[in-house]
Amino acid sequence: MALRMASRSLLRMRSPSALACGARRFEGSSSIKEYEFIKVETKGKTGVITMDRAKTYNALCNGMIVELCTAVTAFDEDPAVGAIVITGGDKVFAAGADITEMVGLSFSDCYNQDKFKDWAALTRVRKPLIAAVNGYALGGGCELAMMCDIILAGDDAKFGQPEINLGVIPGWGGTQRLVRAVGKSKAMEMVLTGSMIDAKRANWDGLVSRVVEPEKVVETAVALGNKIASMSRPSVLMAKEAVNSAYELTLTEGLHVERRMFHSLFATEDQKEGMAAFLEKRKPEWTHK
Ligand code: DAK
Repeated sequence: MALRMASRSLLRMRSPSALACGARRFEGSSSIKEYEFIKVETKGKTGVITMDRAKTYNALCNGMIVELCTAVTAFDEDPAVGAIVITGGDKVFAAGADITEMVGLSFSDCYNQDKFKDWAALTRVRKPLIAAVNGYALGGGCELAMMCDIILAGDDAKFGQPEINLGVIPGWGGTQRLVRAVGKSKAMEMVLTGSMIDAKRANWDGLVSRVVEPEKVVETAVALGNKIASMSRPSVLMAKEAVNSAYELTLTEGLHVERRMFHSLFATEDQKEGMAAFLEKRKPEWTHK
């Protein structure tokens, strides 16, 4: 129900361009397909979003971007969900923005309409986002993975920012997040040549947290999501916020934020429960309060 309500409010906010490309309104009946370009399900306490445009290697058309943001926001607002997995399934994550939708755009199309601004919803999600990557994660696909908090990869995964081959540069954060993930020299080589790195190298470089067999990526991501979802919710949300503040702040500011968050968690019931449970040698029962 929460998902439906959140989805409805976001769908109402859709830009005309997104609706034109095929994202479809729905009326709340379970017989009406809610999404056209993604599949959405809940596994335990983890929301799972699977991109579903296999014929185009999950090219991220406007409609899929709007649906992704809608589904992610709905899971973020659903109290039964504690973590969110985004995947493209077993074969491919996403081969980037849909080039057929971009080829004819002018500067003013991009600039005046602030095309693709919908992506910002992903960076406002408070619950942990896990990217489960098999196959290609290229261009906007690589950037989507990097917008997530954790990237798990199958050993067939390939990451790249090939926009230079199209006469453009990354535009959804590739020049910024890749540098922070792998360092300037490696990011520069990938962005300037469009060359891809495989899962082993991505693991070595720190872009991904783990590499597993391709058929285990999604189940591993869901297990990880459920493990995170089994923790105290305020601690998880604050931990994510604190880690992400390391991207934005100086060390002194970041340490200050962390300390204040640490202090504030002593106002929660879960802090009392967690510490009492440890001392009583039992499992904590979180109330998320
Ligand atoms: N868009 C549209 N169609 C795509 C596509 C894409 N990104 N990637 C693949 N396809 C389609 C192919 O056209 C082909 O369609 P059909 O010919 O069968 O109709 C089908 O998927 C299978 O592709 P291939 O035949 O090429 O398959 P291969 O196995 O030979 O090669 C590949 C797979 C993934 C290596 C190759 O398809 C490829 O290089 N794809 C393009 C990858 C790429 O350049 N990605 C970056 C896209 S640019 C913005 C911010 C950011 C962005 C845009 C705007 N603003 C702030 C305004 C983001 C830009 C990008 O991501």
